Amino acid sequence: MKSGMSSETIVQQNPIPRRQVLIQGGAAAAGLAILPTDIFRGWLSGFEQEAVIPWVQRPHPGLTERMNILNWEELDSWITPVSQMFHVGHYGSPVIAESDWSLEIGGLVDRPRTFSLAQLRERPRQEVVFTLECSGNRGRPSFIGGVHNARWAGARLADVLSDAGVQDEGIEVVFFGADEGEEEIRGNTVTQNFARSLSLEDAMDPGIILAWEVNGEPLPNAHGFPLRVIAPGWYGIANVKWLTRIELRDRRFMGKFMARDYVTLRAEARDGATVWTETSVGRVNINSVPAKVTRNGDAYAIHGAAWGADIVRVEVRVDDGAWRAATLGEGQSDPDTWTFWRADWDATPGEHTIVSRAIDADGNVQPAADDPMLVNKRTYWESNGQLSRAVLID
Ligand SMILES: Nc1nc2c(c(=O)[nH]1)N[C@H]1C(S)=C(S)[C@@H](COP(=O)(O)O)O[C@H]1N2
Ligand SMILES: [Mo]
Repeated sequence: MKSGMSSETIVQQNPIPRRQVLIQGGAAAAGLAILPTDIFRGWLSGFEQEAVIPWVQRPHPGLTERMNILNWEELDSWITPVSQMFHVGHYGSPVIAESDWSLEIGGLVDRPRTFSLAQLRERPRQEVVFTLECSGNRGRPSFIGGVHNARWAGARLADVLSDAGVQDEGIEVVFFGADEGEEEIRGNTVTQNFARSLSLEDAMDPGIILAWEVNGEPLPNAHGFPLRVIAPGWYGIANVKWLTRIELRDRRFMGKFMARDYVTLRAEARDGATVWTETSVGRVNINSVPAKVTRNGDAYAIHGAAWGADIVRVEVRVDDGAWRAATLGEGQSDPDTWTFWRADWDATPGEHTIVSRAIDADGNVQPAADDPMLVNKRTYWESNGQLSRAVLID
């Protein structure tokens, strides 16, 4: 896979010399000059700059380069700026001119048609803030930045489908991207476009949009210009970029990204026997990560994010201590977005392990890393276990 998630083991431990451990703010961590606004922020908090203490384990530089994965320590806004959004392209990243592009709606519909971008933009505009997570996120110890929370705008998919008039036999909505690659299927080498499907029932969810804008800007090329699917509640893979065709079909679609790759293989116990199940990666799971540890004078705090469900509570544990409730911040009460959280910490010198767990409105708890459900899973998709991160305090 071109994004490089599946190939090598990408754990990386960079011991950081003690003197370098305390880095002043995200800007300095990114190697940038401290801007006047940062100084202003420092003034507001009584001359003290909030300092970020880096995690012992650093993001993998290869992943950062190929996929622009998020460095949590540098994130300081609830909406992820486009410059900090990770991206994935299994068949590269096609560059499409708006004038060469159109969206086709066909298959089992009464009124097939094509749309220009201008025609789509005439439709009622719908916005959604959505935390989009790659289902491979967390599947490797150093891949924890495959997630972003952005504001998308576009036209409602359900309306476009209703206008096209889906026929009775149409049960499956297939989304094709402009990107294509060679695949080998039982001895045949064929060129296929990236494609994913939703059942008609799932596709009619009024929250799903055909998006032309992110954070107030036209889609950047890497994020699917000129148009993509944004399907809140679904893992990244369902959010087809560079969308060119929507096709209604009368049976389940079994393309590579539905039924061959992006399959969760798991051993399930049935009456003492083991049954190996394969399921297509679909809806997002409850998740959380400790994002950064900060110091302001002598006061330490642990900050993080939780998503993938209607999050009502997040708990944090340091080393072998008790679980403590964190304070929820921006994003709570919206199940489509991540919730930021924070917990004060009486830190002592030495290396410490920090772990978080999210809990949703139905009382579901993010599974522990050694939960049998995760241990018995063989493919790395949907790895939402509690994440332990180490930090060294001076
Ligand atoms: N056409 C197309 N759409 C795609 C992909 C792709 O390779 N081609 N990758 C998917 C995957 S695996 C993810 S995680 C999301 C990532 O969205 P982003 O690149 O905007 O972050 O796009 C999805 N949509
Ligand atoms: Mo993904």
